[in-house]
Amino acid sequence: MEHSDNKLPAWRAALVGVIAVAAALAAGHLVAGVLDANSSPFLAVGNTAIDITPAPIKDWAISTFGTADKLVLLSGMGVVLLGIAVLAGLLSRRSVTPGTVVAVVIGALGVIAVMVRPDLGQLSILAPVASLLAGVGVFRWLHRLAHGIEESADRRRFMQVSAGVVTGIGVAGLGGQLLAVRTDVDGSRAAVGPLTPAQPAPAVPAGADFAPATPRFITSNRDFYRIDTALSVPKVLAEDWVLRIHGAVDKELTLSYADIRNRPLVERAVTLCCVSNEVGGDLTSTSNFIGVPLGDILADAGVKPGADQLFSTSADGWTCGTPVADVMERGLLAIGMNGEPLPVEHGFPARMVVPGLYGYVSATKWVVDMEFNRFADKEAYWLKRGWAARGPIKTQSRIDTPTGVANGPKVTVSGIAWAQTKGISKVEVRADGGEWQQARLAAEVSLDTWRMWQIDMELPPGDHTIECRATDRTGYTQTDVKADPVPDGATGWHSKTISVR
Ligand SMILES: Nc1nc2c(c(=O)[nH]1)N[C@H]1C(S)=C(S)[C@@H](COP(=O)(O)O)O[C@H]1N2
Ligand SMILES: [Mo]
Repeated sequence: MEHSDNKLPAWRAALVGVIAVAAALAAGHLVAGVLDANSSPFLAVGNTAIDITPAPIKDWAISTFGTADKLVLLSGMGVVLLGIAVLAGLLSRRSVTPGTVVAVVIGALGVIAVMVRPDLGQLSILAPVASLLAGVGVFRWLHRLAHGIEESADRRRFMQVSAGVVTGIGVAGLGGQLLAVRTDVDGSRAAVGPLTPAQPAPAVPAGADFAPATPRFITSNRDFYRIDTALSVPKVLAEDWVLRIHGAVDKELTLSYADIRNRPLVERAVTLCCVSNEVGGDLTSTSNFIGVPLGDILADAGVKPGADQLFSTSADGWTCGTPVADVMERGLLAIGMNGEPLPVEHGFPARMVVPGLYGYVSATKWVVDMEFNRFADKEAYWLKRGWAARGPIKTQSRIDTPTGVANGPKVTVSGIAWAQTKGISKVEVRADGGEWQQARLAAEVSLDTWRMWQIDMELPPGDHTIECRATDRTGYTQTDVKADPVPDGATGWHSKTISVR
């Protein structure tokens, strides 16, 4: 019996909305688990949001939240969705129609988000469709039961069905999660075994490290900064991975993981840096990368002289344009990091590493396609969003310690400096705009890595502003002119206020 004059209590209406939205998410997650984790409508909406967010907001998010940017986005979406669910319920206290309309609109958004994802197949549409049907169906079902409550038996029935649906949500959600990890990328990675380079990187000399005042010279795989647009990490098995090399080449190549692994492997210490790194920021890390020089692989393909861009694409459809000259001279197709196969978040099974270029123009993770063309022909992901086509890393330095309060009058100030491919020849430090003083430099490991520095300064008690600046081996001293990360990397001297007692 429908009582259209009969209003649902607010809490019950809100509960119906929230359970319906949860059912929609769980149903989508379950189907996505079978198909592709990224077809889960929640993730697809998040991934689409990342792609269509105006560049300034995205840049702000990366510089504010760094590696936590994804968690912040997903949590924010969860809160918004919860609000919509409550609202949809409250709008439907009299009639089921307004809530149904809201459910259909949100469901349709999920469908559209999955349809526009470049990396998802046709079948993936089934996940958001399951969400839409579950959301609308559960909403109307529970609403009808809630609206029909006249005696305690009706109330009991409503509560029983709600509890049953909530249990179903739990089972579907968990099932989807288990199915999603069924793509056993960890197993594939473990099966690779240790990677032993034919040409290991020289051991890091003892004098290269000023840790713990600065980061360790080699960043552990765990601590290595992570930046990418992937909400759910692409799961590519080594045994399934193929790399296609095509475009302006004499001979197209299709390489398997074994093809790469069976070549003589080299190991190189490289400091990667994100273009979004603010002056003083922490989006930079150093690793011993293991792989094959791209120049060797590309010699087999024969790159035609007219091509100036290596346009690479990842398994999840992210794209990157790298100058051919840099790739030929220094590029690495990396499969290992610090003795292990690449961690999944850092590009397993294979990624590009080109010392001297910011990550967005060089460091494609989960790389599956390399096309040779011209920069004028094809624009990569971040270029369409206002970043520069060329991204050579700028000479930079950072103060790490002390932080906050230091005991004086002798204060040891430490930090790092980097000028990949050029090398660091000098770091200077000053307090309160006074004379520049030259810091001690740690042993140089490679021109492609950061270099630690340290200096003892005499500082009276009180607050002091410390600044640093690096000079690279070309003789260039980093500019004091402040520039934002957009479009091609931040500039300016890092300055830090410390309190000496
Ligand atoms: N597939 C893919 N590769 C990518 C990106 C991405 O979004 N997707 N981001 C790039 C950027 S901007 C940087 S700075 C580096 C970071 O590499 P890391 O996460 O291993 O530190 O990866 C690059 N490679
Ligand atoms: Mo980046």
